[in-house]
Amino acid sequence: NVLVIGACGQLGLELTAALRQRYATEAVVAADVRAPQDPQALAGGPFELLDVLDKPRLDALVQQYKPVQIYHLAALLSATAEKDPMFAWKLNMDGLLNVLNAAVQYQVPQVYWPSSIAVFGPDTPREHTPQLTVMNPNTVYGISKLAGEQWCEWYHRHHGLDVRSLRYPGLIGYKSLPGGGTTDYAVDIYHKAVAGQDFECFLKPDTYLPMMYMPDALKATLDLMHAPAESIKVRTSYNLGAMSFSPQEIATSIRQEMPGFEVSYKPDGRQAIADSWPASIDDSAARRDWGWQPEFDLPKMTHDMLAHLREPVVA
Ligand code: VAH
Repeated sequence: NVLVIGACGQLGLELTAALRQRYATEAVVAADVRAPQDPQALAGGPFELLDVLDKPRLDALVQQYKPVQIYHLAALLSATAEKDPMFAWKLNMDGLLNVLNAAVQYQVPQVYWPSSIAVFGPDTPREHTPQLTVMNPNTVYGISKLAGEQWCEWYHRHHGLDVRSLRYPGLIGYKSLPGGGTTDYAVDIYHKAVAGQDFECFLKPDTYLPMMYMPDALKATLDLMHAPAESIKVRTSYNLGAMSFSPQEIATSIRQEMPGFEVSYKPDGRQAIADSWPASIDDSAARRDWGWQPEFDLPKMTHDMLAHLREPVVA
C-alpha cells in the first residue's frame, strides 16, 4: 500500500491519480483532513479522513495499511501561512514530525516530503540558485520548509529512514483551482483566459519565478522515489527546475492562442514573497544523481493547459 497525506491538495490530487495509475488503485490510500470537494476527484480508491496532527489516528492508519511509501503533502502554503503563522508552523512542523516518527516506529520503507524554493531568501543568489547556498527564508512557510529539510536529513542519519524530498518551484496544473500559493497566479491566469475573462495579476509583470508543469513535477517525484537509495546523495531536499517566466511572458504565451486576452497588474503583499525567492534554479545535482530532465517549456505547457481547460466538464 501507499499512503498519501494531504491527498485533496493541488499536488495531492494529481499525485494520488499518478500513483494509482502506476500501482493498483486499491493500493493507494488517499487521506486528508476533509473529504474532496469533488467526490469524483478521488473516486475508485480508498479514502480516509486524517488530521496529521492527530498522531494516534495517523499511527492507527499506518498500522492498518502498512504502507511501503508515505507521501506527506499536508501543509499551509506561503501566502496562507503568513496569515496564520502559529498554526502554519504547527501543521507544517508537527505534521512532518508525526509522519517521520510513525515511519520509524512502524518501519515504513520510504517517505516523501515536498520542500520548496521558498527555503531560499532575499540574500540567496537569485540566478541559477545553487543546491548549497545561503538560506535565510523570510516567510513562515519557508522557515518551516527549511527546518523540515534538516529534520529529514536528521532522521535519515539517526534512524536510517529513507526519506526523500524535492524543492518544488511553482507548480501549475489544470486539475485543481489555485490555492494559497504565491505562484498560483500562474494557475488562475489560465482559468480566467478560458472563461473569457480578463485577468488581474497580483504580481508585477516582470516578476520572474521558477515554475514547473504538473506532469514534470509528478515525473520528478516518482523518478526520485524509484531511484536506487545509493544514488540519493542529498537527504535535505533536491533543487528542481524546469523553466522560469514572468506574468507578462505567460500572458503573451496565452495570447498566441487567445489573441484578445487582457491582463492588468495590481501587486499585493505576495509581491514581497515573490521578490524573496530565486528567479532560476540550478538543479544539476538532481540531473547528476537520478537523471532529472524536464519535458515542458512555457509554450508546451500553455498549449496543454488551454486544451485541458477547454475540454467540456465530463458530467
Ligand atoms: C507557494 N506554490 O506559492 C507554493 C510553492 C514555490 C511556491 O511553494 O507557496
